[in-house]
Amino acid sequence: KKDSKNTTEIATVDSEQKEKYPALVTDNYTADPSAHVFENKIYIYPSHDWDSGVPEDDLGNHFNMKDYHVYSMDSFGAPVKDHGKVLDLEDVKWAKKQMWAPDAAEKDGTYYLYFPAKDSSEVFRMGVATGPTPHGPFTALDQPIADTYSIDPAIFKDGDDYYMYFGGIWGGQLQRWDNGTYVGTDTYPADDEPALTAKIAKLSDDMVSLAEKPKDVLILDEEGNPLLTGDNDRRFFEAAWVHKYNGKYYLSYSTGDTHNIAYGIGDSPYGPFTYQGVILKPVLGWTNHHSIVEFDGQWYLFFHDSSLSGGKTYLRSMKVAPLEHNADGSIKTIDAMVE
Ligand code: FUB
Repeated sequence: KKDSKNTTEIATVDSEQKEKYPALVTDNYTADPSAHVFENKIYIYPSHDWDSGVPEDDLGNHFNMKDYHVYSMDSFGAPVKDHGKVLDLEDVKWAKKQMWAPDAAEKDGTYYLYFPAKDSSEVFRMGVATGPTPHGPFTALDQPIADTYSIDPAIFKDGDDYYMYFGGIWGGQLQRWDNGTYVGTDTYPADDEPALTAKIAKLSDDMVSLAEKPKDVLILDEEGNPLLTGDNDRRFFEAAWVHKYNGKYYLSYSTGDTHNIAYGIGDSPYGPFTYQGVILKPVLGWTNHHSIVEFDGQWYLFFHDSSLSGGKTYLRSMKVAPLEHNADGSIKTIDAMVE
């Protein structure tokens, strides 16, 4: 049932196809774009893919990233500015390898770059670096954020409160944790048991620690039951993101081995979220990872695919598409592939 995190399954799609959405950056590979509006511009915090020569495996070791660049756009369609390298693995004392999908937040004029990386024991943790502008320079704290683990931090600001969502299975190691304790072995619930899901924790006022122990983010089906492990088309895999629209909270995430960006709606940042459908269909490449942001009254979906590299899953390029909420609050499905 599960496919492999190699390039073959999805990347066999004709990579010569015309593109509906062009790559935003063509002189670097960029992935997992987290977009925010800071100082009246769109700032994008992506992973920086490169070809390190590490062979592909199901744990994603080929995603061997070692630094971050920050990008900005004055408006949708405007040229994308590369602010250059803002953080390097070598400058993060606790981190050994694999700087995966980052995110950023601003509070009281200080900018915070949150990022996952493997520590010296090859366990994923979340780090944080601070800087005076949206594009750094960023200085990493000497230790990862206590009680964080796994991958894909996403920071959601709700009024004066900031929340971190995180988690990803398989290479993201979520299945190796039990109630905040690292068990070290891969343990998955049975197919008819509630699926592993994203975590949420409120950030402390200092923005560099958690104010509470991470909790499960429940995603429910139409009958109010948690999505099950065997429900691969709908259950959480990685890449959590939250946006608020018309007073409702929208949790969106990748379904991983079924390659959709799916979403649920809830009444609180903590959920529960009721599953609604698909925002973005599978793209060229194994991973699907996105962010959603409003700028000048229009909503946008930032995402990536592997078209620029001809289908190499670990060499991706960020893209953007307008996103539309229907009158009933649902989201129109986007298909970035060309038939
Ligand atoms: O970029 C490395 C990993 O691939 C991310 O952390 C996942 O969300 C997936 O996009």
